[in-house]
Amino acid sequence: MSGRNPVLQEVLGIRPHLLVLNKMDLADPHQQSRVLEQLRQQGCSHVVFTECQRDTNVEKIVPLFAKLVSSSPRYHRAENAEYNIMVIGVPNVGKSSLINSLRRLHLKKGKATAVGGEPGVTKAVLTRIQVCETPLVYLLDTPGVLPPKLVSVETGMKLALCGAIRDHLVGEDIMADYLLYVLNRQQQFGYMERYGLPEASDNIRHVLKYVALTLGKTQKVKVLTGTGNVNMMMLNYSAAAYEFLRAFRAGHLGRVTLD
Ligand SMILES: Nc1nc2c(ncn2[C@@H]2O[C@H](COP(=O)(O)OP(=O)(O)O)[C@@H](O)[C@H]2O)c(=O)[nH]1
Ligand SMILES: [Mg+2]
Repeated sequence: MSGRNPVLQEVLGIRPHLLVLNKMDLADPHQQSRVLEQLRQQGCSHVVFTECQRDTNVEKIVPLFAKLVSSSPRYHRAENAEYNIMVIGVPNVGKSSLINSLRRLHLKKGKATAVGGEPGVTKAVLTRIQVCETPLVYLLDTPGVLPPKLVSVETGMKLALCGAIRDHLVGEDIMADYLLYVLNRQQQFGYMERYGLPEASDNIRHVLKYVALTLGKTQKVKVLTGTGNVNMMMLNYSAAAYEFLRAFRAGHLGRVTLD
């Protein structure tokens, strides 16, 4: 929901469209029905949850599309059915992965488009990629499209946590703090066990201390004192914050639905 672009929705208008909610493996399965209901209330009823690394539910997409297109009078062309589908979404949601997954499933072919964990891997709009023979379906990969203006700071934080905005633009420390707030609010306490915390905490510095200790993210620093130089071990908080975010994105802190 944070990543949906209201302007695009207007532009798309009557064109058949399907909302793909990818990375379902990272989201809380108990939130699925709530999410579907919320989307339905917004008039969005064609929704598929997918996981593109294991091709889960990806096989549903082309048949659903064929149905949507054929039931839309504007696109109803009996002969020479050839569909061009555009994949649109904020960076890092798995658009390129989805195309690769569709190709794997329908054409038994490998990678056609580069995939990356950082926003901005797909920079140019690529030529159309055939993903299916019957019906003949081409997909157009696109660079991620961010909403024209972020509705709120919280929306921005959620997008940043999902890797749609480059970390350094927001700051890993602030993102880690927001993430801890979300985890505690949703009572996802997987971080306690992972980093050996005796109890839940809403103090990010306290949590990052345990993260740094668990991972050995320490650094030697030379401290000048009156009696000479002393080497001291310091905790590397920024490395710890980075690890905390990385663990979240890999699903190690639990399956969390941010929206
Ligand atoms: N856990 C998980 N990761 C995924 C999934 N799909 C894609 N990814 C990962 O998300 C990152 C971004 O994928 P990419 O396809 O480049 O996203 P794009 O920017 O939207 O084209 C990559 O590291 C992918 O391996 C998924 O279903 N589950
Ligand atoms: Mg891409």
